[in-house]
Amino acid sequence: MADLLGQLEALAKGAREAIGSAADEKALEDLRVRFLGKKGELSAVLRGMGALPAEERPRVGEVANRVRDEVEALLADAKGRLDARKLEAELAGPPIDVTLPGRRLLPRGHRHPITRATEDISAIFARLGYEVASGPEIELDWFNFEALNIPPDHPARDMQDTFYVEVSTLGDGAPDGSVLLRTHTSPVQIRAMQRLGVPPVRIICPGRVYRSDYDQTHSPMFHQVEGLCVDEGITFADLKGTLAAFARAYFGEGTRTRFRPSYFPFVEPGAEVDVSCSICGGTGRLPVPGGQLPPDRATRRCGTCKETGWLEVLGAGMVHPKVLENGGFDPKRYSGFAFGMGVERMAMLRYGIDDLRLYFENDLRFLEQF
Ligand code: FA5
Repeated sequence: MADLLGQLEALAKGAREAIGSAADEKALEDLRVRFLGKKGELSAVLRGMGALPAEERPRVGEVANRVRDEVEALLADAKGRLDARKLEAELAGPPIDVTLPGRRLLPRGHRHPITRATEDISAIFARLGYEVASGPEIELDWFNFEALNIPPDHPARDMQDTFYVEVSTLGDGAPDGSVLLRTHTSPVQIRAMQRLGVPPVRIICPGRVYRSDYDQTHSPMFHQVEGLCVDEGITFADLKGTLAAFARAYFGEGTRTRFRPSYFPFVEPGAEVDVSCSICGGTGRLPVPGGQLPPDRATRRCGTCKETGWLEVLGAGMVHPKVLENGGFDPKRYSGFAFGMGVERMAMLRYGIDDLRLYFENDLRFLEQF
């Protein structure tokens, strides 16, 4: 036993000297391995314990533990000392100018096509005097449906199925089942009217929305831009003029617009708005490259507009009196129009993209084209 205790004493002494004079972190790590590592000096002493009579082992074990604790403390102290010294040296050295440009030229990233389209659309409406508003993506049923004249049993809800959360688990006092992922940006209409309190209201709201959809032109999460204009004397002519100006700014000067009657519970009358096809210029046909072809073979069908010459781009209409009331406005005095468009679709039509899923696959070969 005396032999092992002597070895432990020698180990502790050796450690105090060596650790005290270690010059850097690498030297400290080597010393940790030398004294405490699996194949280190302490393990070698402990292996010798097997040959001791059982009654002597606890005493040696106790001393071995004390030595290990001491060596660990010495290593920690030395590390603290080295760190402090390094910091002092850095502070005393020449200052680092964090404002200098980087030395390596990394390729610059750029905005995602959806972000770009959203910003382009917002910029056009900003020039027309619209302010950007926002609302929550996790929305109350009341704002997403009821306030927009879509009661619980209304068939329009089937087209906008989404994820519902039982409110009892959120505990904010609203009735059960009334929290959902918003299915369109239209709830912001109500929120904006309530927030502003008095007309004029001229807002657009870009944002994410959710539906139970998935195919080449529909995804479960997508983006919309909502628009709302309310004041005294706003008419359908204002809606037409605004959207025609927008279509020309977004798709190009010669773009024509047409309105088809449609139904959304929150507008009356409502319309689907088409623009002349930005890919074929509204002719429905595209020129076939490659020399002098006979007239019947010089053009081919435009796949984007399916040869109709028209692209359906958004829903719009005059704000329903009930919606104005829910927003806190007197429908006898004020009128307004609203519209809502899908950003993925707007970018697809502008850039000639045929599969919406490409936006979300993050394949750089696709993204780098924009
Ligand atoms: C609406 O969401 C209405 N809130 C629009 C509106 C606002 C009408 C104001 C009147 C007044 P709709 O369900 O048609 O309407 O959706 C609008 C656009 O969102 C569509 O034209 C389409 O471009 C896009 N869209 C709809 N579902 C998806 C989807 N799953 N994935 C990608 N885009 C979608």
